[in-house]
Amino acid sequence: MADYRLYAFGESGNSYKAALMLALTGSDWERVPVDYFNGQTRTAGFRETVNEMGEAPVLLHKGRTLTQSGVILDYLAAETGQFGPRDEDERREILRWILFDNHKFTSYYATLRFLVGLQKSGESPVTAFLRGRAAGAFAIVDKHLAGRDFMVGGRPTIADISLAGYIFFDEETGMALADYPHILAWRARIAALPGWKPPYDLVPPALPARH
Ligand SMILES: N[C@@H](CCC(=O)N[C@@H](CS)C(=O)NCC(=O)O)C(=O)O
Repeated sequence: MADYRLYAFGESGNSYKAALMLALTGSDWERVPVDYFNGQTRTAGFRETVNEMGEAPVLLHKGRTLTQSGVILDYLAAETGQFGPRDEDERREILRWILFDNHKFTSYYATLRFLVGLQKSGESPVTAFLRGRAAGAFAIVDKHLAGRDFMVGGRPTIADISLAGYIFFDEETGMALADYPHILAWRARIAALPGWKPPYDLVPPALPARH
């Protein structure tokens, strides 16, 4: 059995954050499939035995069960000695961006992508609201990256890995990364890191359309 076991499904950018960290750190890991689209995360069994929050990703390691991608990234940074903070100031700065990512950058964009890109919901006041909020969060990250190669400390950290979780998927959202040139350049820098792989190469898609 591999050192790390990751409950994940391919369409999940939050799962990709953890899978990408495992790949970039050269960790020995295997995936535990999650049948999200048939409701596995909403079953009592999943919530009782895997994650009471009803979400992927979930990381199993040395008898520990870790959930929340930000916590998983923090744990892996400590375990592997890679992509973590150099000091307390950096630790707080990384935490600040991971919280912003979870609350705004990933949250609005991932929900927009789910509705428009995966469920093919069409346009509605909800998708318009989400796109506006996602665009606001993208503009903030784009501005922060102007004149910087990475989010914190001039080198790749788990703040970058968290924020980058959804920007490598290509499903339609009605937002264009070309409108955010610094994010686009940063994405290329992340893709150039040794061990980087695109989402569906690390975790296969669950939806048949992607097979
Ligand atoms: N803040 C959480 C979000 C996790 C999350 O929303 N996971 C989604 C997949 S990307 C999920 O499993 N959702 C299940 C559900 O809402 O039923 C994290 O970063 O891990």
